Amino acid sequence: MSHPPARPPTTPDQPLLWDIFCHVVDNLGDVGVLWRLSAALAARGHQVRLWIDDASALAWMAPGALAGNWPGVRVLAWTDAAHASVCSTLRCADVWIEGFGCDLPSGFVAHFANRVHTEDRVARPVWINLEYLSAQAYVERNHGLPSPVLRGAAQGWTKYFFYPGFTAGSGGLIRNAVADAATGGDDSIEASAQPVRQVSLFCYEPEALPALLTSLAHEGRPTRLLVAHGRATQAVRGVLARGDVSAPGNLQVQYLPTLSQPQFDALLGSCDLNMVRGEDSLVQALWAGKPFVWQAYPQSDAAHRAKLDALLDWLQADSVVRDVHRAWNGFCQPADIAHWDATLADRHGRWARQLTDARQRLLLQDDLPSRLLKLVSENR
Ligand code: TRH
Repeated sequence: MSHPPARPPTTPDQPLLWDIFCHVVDNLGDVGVLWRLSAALAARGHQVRLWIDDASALAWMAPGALAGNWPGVRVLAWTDAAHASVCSTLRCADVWIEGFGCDLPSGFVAHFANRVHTEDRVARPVWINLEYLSAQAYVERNHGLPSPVLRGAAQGWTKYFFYPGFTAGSGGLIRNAVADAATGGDDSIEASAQPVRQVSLFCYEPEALPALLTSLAHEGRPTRLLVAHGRATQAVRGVLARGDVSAPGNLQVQYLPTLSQPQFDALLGSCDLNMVRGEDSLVQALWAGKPFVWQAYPQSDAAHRAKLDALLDWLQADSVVRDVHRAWNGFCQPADIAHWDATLADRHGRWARQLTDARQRLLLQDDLPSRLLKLVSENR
């Protein structure tokens, strides 16, 4: 067995080849985040192979990607990664990204570990496990930690844990075009003071949904509710079909088709209020810099409660904002939401100011790809 060749140190700017692995558990977050990362690396001149077990959502999230028309990114079938006939045609990547603890196919690891061990010119990839985003304290504690690979063909190699987050000691966040526009001082994303309030709705099935719709229907100002495709649309249709909201009043509901990621991000940038869910749309809501209400991905042991509280702490949210979030996440009765009107949509209000401040704090930090490249260059 030969040792990995000595390699000249790399700089974070050097273009690299990446294998990114995505196992779609459910919903859109896994593919959403890993596509965003792939596209962000490609935009910096890197080459990415995105191995994914269900690429169907990319057809609309990233038009052109499946047909191979996205510069710098190749989308490949997860099952092909296990085939030596496929792997033997490929250059060994500089970096492996294991998305959210999905185990890499053992055939893939075995193939490239064998090449690293037997071919002098093939160097060991930097192996990174990309974790879920959270504002909880464990993120800073665990970010960047090495972990020895104990089994399999790559036994003795090291994996590094990479935790996205909101602070300088974490892995940071991927920016979008709305954030880049804000960095350049471009305020064109600010909504004008429209007579009709625009609210986007991307949610699971919150118990408080009838309360939200009723509240918007009875407010003095008309609201156009832009409902995301999929579960949010089904949830709203269900509430309206059951007659849980007495009269449409000032509420106008518009069901959206599937949007590409840039269209989705622009939508959040153009609304007065964004109801978002999961992790990736939360980040886009932060970049939008508009008032938002977040529904955390529900976990059976209510682990999402600590996650929600940590985010609200980081945002220094006041008690009104906390009450609304607790109700929207099912931690108190929807009837307890007495403050929708105060919290929602007033872009000159306190919550709006806190969010533009939060965005400013985030924009002063390095973004996630920069921190990832630093970790890679330190460990090659
Ligand atoms: O879909 P989600 O609920 O994803 C979830 C969470 O991330 C959760 O933590 C994870 O464990 C679970 O998936 C498996 O919400 P999220 O994270 O906001 O991802 C949605 C993605 O879909 C985001 O990248 C934006 C994108 N999107 C579009 O591009 N166009 C659209 O029209 C819509 C509705 C979404």
